[in-house]
Amino acid sequence: MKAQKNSLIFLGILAICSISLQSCIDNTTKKEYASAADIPVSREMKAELTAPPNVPRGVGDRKAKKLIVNMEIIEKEGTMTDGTTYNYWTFGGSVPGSFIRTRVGDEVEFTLSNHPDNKLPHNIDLHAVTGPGGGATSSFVAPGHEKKFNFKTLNEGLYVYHCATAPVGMHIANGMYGLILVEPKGGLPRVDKEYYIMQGDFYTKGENGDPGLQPFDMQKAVDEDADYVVFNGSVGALTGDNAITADVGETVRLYVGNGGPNLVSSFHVIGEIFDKVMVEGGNSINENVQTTLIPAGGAAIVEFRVDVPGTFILVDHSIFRAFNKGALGMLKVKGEENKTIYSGVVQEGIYHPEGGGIQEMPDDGKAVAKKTSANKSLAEKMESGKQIYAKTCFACHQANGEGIPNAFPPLAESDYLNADVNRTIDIVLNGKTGEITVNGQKYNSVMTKQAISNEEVADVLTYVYNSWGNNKTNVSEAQVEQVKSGH
Ligand code: HEC
Ligand SMILES: [Cu+2]
Repeated sequence: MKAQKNSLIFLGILAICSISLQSCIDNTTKKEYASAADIPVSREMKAELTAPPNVPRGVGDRKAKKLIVNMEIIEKEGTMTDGTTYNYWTFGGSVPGSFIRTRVGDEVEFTLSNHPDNKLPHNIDLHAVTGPGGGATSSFVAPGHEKKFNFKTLNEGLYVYHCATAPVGMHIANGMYGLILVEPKGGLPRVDKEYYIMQGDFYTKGENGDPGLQPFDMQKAVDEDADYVVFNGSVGALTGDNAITADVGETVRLYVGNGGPNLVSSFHVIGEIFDKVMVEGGNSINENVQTTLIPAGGAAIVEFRVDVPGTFILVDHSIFRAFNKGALGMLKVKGEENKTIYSGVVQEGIYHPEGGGIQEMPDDGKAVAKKTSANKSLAEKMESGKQIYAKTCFACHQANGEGIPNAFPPLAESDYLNADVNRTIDIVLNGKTGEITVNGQKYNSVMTKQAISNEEVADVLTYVYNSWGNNKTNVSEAQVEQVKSGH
């Protein structure tokens, strides 16, 4: 069967060659240039970037170009699962970030801009880049700024990119990863459908399913104790109406990445066999594969033809992740049944014995009516302040308020902080630039204005003042209001 198919393809190529002999010679010349670095670029073009599960158009037979990539970093709250939100940090507004499609020999001019409303500096490390930090050293950018750098795509393949700003694990855990595809000269073979899927693990203060805005939990991340393991950034990003689709008889290619930060993925499509896997996104092709391993910070390209209709479930076959933590997607295939390939009843949900992507967590009755800020106890303010600190201040001032020498002043035992509470409130409300001296050390940097409510300012400062050897001031919401209106 296979030999017959191959000889048909061979005949087909011959037929095309006789029409355009010249282009066939071009395409079969093994090495036109000693190295991809020598491939000349003709003209400039703007890269098409897409949000998952979509991918940009293939490169086809276009020549190498100067490819303009404009990527914007956006920090935003999004839905993790029904009733639960998360503060995502994104490349291009989506998790995973925008898909970048290039060909070997392209000279990429990469502009990374950090939206002025963002709180943190970021950068980008593209695994497709040959150079220090994969671009990270040239792309470190503060909110409201942009950075430009250039690189030549030397190696074809499917590569991960991610933020590499300290604490690196935290930036990746918040969603800062995506894929960049470097196609060979002439492009990858044509298929009918292509999709972009990327797995990631998330760590939240609450347990899986706990409602409300869930802050990042550093300790769980260090312990690799994930609350959510998902495709494309959230539970259900690829199920129900968000499922990817194909028609019977079509060939499907999935570009599958794994952002981690911690877990490796045993990627599997229930009821399908991968006809081809480009292992680890490189050039070695494996055939007839059931499950392919995708390392954290790695990728794979899988291809298969869909022969029968139905709903095919995409999972991480570390199966509790699929049915209990969210690593579950759907491919819906429409078309004629083929009883010789599959005789049974193919029904949506048949492989779904536990009833959904995520199981309900039993209600432990912990939820309490929201108190007004005026009657909050110190302990309650400390608890809430701690979470706000972890979400908003931690990345710069560090876990125990120790700061980072020459960059971020300490909040622990800070003489500056303890000297004037109203001045401290003002800094959090309005930001701070210019030289200051904290514990005898000079700092001259920028703290951006923090976009948090008056109540949150009161809670986070109460937490800071009652931690790490500070003077135990209890900051009230009324006091924050006063400073705000007096300003
Ligand atoms: C993007 C990094 C960043 C974030 C996020 C940030 N800060 Fe700052 N913070 C700084 C920098 C930089 C300075 C010093 C500014 C200067 O040099 O004028 C500073 C100064 C301060 C100071 C005065 C100096 C001191 O050490 O006592 C306080 C108080 C402070 N920040 C509190 C906070 C609190 C509370 C939060 C969270 C609500 C926060 N900061 C979030 C970067 C940050
Ligand atoms: Cu980042």
